[in-house]
Amino acid sequence: MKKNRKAYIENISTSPFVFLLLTFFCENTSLQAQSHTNIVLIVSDDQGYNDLGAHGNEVIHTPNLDRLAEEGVKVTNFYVTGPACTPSRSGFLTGRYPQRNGLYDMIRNDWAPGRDPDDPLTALSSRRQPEMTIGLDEREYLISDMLKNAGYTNGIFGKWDFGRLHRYLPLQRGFDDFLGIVNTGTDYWTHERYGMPSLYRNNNLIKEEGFLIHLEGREAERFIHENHDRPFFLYYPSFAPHIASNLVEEGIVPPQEYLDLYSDRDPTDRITEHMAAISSMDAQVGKILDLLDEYGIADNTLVIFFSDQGASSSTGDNSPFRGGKGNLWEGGVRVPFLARWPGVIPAGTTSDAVLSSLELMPTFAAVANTWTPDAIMDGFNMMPVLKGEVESERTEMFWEWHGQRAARAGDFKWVDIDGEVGGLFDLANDLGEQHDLSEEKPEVLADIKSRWNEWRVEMENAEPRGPFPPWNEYLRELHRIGHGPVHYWLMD
Ligand SMILES: [Ca+2]
Repeated sequence: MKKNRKAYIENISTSPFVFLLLTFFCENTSLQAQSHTNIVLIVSDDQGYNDLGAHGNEVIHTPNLDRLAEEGVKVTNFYVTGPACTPSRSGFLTGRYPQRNGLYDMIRNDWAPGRDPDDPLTALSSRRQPEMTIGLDEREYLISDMLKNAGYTNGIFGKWDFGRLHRYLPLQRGFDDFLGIVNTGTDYWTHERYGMPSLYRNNNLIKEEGFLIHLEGREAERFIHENHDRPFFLYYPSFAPHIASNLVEEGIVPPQEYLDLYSDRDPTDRITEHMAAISSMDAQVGKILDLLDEYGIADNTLVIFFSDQGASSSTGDNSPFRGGKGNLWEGGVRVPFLARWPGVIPAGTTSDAVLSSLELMPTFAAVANTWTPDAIMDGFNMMPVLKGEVESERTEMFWEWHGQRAARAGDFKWVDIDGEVGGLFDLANDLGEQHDLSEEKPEVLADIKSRWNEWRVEMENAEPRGPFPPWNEYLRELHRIGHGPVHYWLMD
């Protein structure tokens, strides 16, 4: 997977000649309409594998995601790089395993002023909390940096999650336009994380009334209105259906129009709220697809959708898999994935190819006719696989999360949950990871564990990245203190 290492053109606009050329092309929109492909990347937050109609769920209302499936390809073996928000997002936005890009744990406060009366934060100690001070290493390149250099206009509307200091915010990371929350989670209505304001427009903290999913969607629509005649990258990382981080626990409290879709259910039930939140996001997806049609640009726009990891087992539907958010069973890391590009990706198809979110950056580089960064890429261009033309190059995938370890090689998956439960499973015959084959197939088990160890050594030897301790020190500390959020001891 490391062969994709072409030179990266930095600061292309600093060349006066190139700048003049870019100016010419930017003004010649009719030429551009024939020569570029827009990219719309929709990422939901904690939506389970079976939390959409296209996967057979007969209760949930997701007509627009289902439309994407009908008009594109559905991938049934698609993985993310972690069972939690931040490491999953760092994996796909950099094209590199979280253990390589440095953001392998959460940027998160679990305290906030007033949340714990016995242990209140002062204003000063609040400002020193991890989510107020740390972010993605500035030496990492993102999809947005790459597409910016390729001449795209980039917008992000939804959840950022890579740090809230000025230097970590989206406008410093290749984006031109941002509205959303900077943290890993907030209240849907106050846009505060346990009482702390978190809604930003561009580089500024703002206050605005409204249901967060409506605000995100409105901004995504505005972005398309403003940029439909030039190459654009619309990143729509919706916060739905993540649980709400209320200071006073209230739940999501979705607008009535979405609760009405589930009128036979208790509207205060967390599962109802989860489904209604997904439907609210789905409605925004419908508005985006309608606008692409309205402007006549659907045919030259690649639309990709997936969930950042599995759903919490208490609210979402990860069937037919075991586990969910926070663990390395299939339910935690195997997610729904849809891709639509009319005339390029065959409509209404299903692919069982093994693919991952690490493939996004090289894929977008190919679509935008540009180069991936001069950094080790852990994925490859999957467009020929999505078209159904070739087999996937991906033969293996590795994970580590808070002391849990897992690997997939071919149809086999090895899982070790905290050294307490796990085993070797044949996913071709056992999607639910129920039948441990460790004793029946010791040679397969030894091989897959050996591959995981080789991967771990590679990650340990990767060029160091912040903000957490180097990977090998992290593992040693985990061994010493047991699993748990690493920044607790980091910040001591
Ligand atoms: Ca998530």
